[in-house]
Amino acid sequence: MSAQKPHLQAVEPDAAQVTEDARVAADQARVGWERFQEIIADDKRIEPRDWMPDDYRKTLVRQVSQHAHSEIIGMQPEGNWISRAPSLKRKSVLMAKVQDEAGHGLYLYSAAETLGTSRDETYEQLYTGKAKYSSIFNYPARTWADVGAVGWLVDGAAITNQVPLCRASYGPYGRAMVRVCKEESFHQRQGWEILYTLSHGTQAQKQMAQDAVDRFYGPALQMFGPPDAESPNSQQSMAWNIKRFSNDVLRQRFVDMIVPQAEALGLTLPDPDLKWNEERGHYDYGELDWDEFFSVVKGDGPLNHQRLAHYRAARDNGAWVREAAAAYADKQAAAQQDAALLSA
Ligand code: BYC
Repeated sequence: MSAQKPHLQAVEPDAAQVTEDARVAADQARVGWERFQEIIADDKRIEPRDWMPDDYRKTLVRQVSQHAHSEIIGMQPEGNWISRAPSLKRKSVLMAKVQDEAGHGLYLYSAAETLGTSRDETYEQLYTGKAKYSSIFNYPARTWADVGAVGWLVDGAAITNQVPLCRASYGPYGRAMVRVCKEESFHQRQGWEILYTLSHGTQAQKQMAQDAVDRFYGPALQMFGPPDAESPNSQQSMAWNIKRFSNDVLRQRFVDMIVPQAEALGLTLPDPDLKWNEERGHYDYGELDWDEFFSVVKGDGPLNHQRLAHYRAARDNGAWVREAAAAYADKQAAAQQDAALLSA
């Protein structure tokens, strides 16, 4: 017993010091909190080294990592069409688009890293199926027209949602969004152009375009999230200037934008309740299938299992590349160290 005493004494904290440390920490938190409140009230930016409440950090990690995962899983429906695109030009455009989505994922994983979440941690969450990603990517892209519908509707919804995120209060997220949105505009135009070509082609091609729009319209509107009354995170995220508009406001903005675009395409949006409401100054639209949405988010959509299995296989198959790259980086670092020692 007595042999343990010096060790116990060595770790026993000094009560006065503990009180002092606690007081300093409480002071720092109070100053940090006041400054955080001020930045939010002035609509300025929080940067990685600034003090921020734990819940603010958590909600950002949640949204930014889900967004990153959506970009990465979102490569699959279109990636599947690269080898089957109808011309060399269409293949190269599609390939560039899919590469852009990979880039978006990487900017966003980097933004999550600045919040103290390592890439390994976020990758692991997706790999193990714990992480959410956008419901839309659990639907199949069955025809070439679906690639057009993904570009026009899915990227269109993404831009509507993401332009306000360029002003998100967290600096690295907002700045990543600026670049992402520029690229998304090009993506939407390429989807529009595919659908326009098909809808002005043969009757069968026009039908193929209509069928794609019929299948993607509802799921694209659901990308904005559940109705406001069932959105647990919106209010707080808006109070923190992360989200700037509610799910329903952005969904309405999107509907108002695509109605005239569908007319210009010569295609019909599959909603009999869609009509202009003079009083509201917006289009009314019908109830979406929220049971289906929640079931897809829970993991029971048409392709949830396939999307995750494909991601896991790609990650497993790429393990040797990551190992080789790490070994090469270690070798380079050691060589540089040796060279520095020799020249010292
Ligand atoms: N799918 O309280 P709420 C792209 C979850 S990729 C699945 O309203 P919040 C592209 C939500 O996470 C574009 N889950 O949440 C890529 C929450 O669950 P937790 C992806 C959804 O965060 C490749 C719960 O439901 N865009 O453009 O305030 C090719 C309650 O919802 C969905 C982004 O990620 C959904 N649709 O609002 C082509 C944008 N909706 O976390 C294109 C950034 C909701 O509490 N994210 N949930 O367990 C956001 O703006 C917001 O996170 C959301 C949801 C509007 C999506």
